[in-house]
Amino acid sequence: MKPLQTLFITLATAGAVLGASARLASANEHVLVVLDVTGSMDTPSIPGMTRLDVAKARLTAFLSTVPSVTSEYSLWFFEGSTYTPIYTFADHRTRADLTTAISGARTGGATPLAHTICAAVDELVNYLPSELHTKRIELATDGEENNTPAIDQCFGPSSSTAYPTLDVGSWQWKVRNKACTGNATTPGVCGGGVPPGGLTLIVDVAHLFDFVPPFAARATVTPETGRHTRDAFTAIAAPPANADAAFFSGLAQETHGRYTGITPATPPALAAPIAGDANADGCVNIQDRALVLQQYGTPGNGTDFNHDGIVNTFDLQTVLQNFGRGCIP
Ligand SMILES: [Ca+2]
Ligand SMILES: [Ca+2]
Ligand SMILES: [Ca+2]
Repeated sequence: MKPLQTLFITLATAGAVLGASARLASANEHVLVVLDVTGSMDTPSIPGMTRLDVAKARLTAFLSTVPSVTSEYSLWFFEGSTYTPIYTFADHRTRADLTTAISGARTGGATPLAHTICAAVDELVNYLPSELHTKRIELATDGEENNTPAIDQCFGPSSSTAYPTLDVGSWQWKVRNKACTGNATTPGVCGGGVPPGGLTLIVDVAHLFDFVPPFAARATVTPETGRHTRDAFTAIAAPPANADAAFFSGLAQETHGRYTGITPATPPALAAPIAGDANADGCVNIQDRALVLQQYGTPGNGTDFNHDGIVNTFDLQTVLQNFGRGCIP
């Protein structure tokens, strides 16, 4: 091959690579933060905190972490018969705006969980559908679905068997299908891309629950206002307590998201972490900065706050932006 031809091919290849990476770089992440504010979230979790307190702390930590890609946010609360959009994508709110709104959340009624997750998938898929963006549901919940409307795309009985063997037609089967294929009644491989554009849709779940045997679980289900009868029915008809844990961890894993199960026995620093607190001592200070600098350029050990696989400038910024948080003056 002549040198000039080689140069041309090299330039063409470089151009193609640059073109591809430019497209990737311009793809934002669309994040829909979903907070369960149903009555059962009043249940005590780790010492001194309810499930709602822990959920707020986790979402605050997520929103206080500097992402490695440009991100757009929306925020939903759910309880009663449906979800409430606090901020839509069109509101163009900041991470700080969402954190403030989350801090003011109060608990309400019953749990339309399947309805909310499936509507969240639709919300994400329908926002700028012709552009190539990653979609993420950032969900904090204690599970315990009990109030999805019968006409809903993801309405169904609770599966009699735990994930991954889900009864066809159960709400868990429908939610899993919705997140993986974009259609509640269409099973298919997760990670193949959600139609129409083959979108990457990730589900992260912070799951608050108690480790209890099935019989005790019936007694610990918190009645939620409005639908006590259905709550009681669901509690008795539901498979053992931790079927929710199996389901949500499976859903997160299949969509390449993160699952965190939190019980009252979870160490507080793990249950309710502070963004930037690399050594998990409850305070963001110079020691955390030193750890990030030590591990800079590596996969990190507690220092890759934004989970992009490398300790870099975003993680350092996370420490600096949260400097002093949790520390006793
Ligand atoms: Ca609930
Ligand atoms: Ca620290
Ligand atoms: Ca990182």
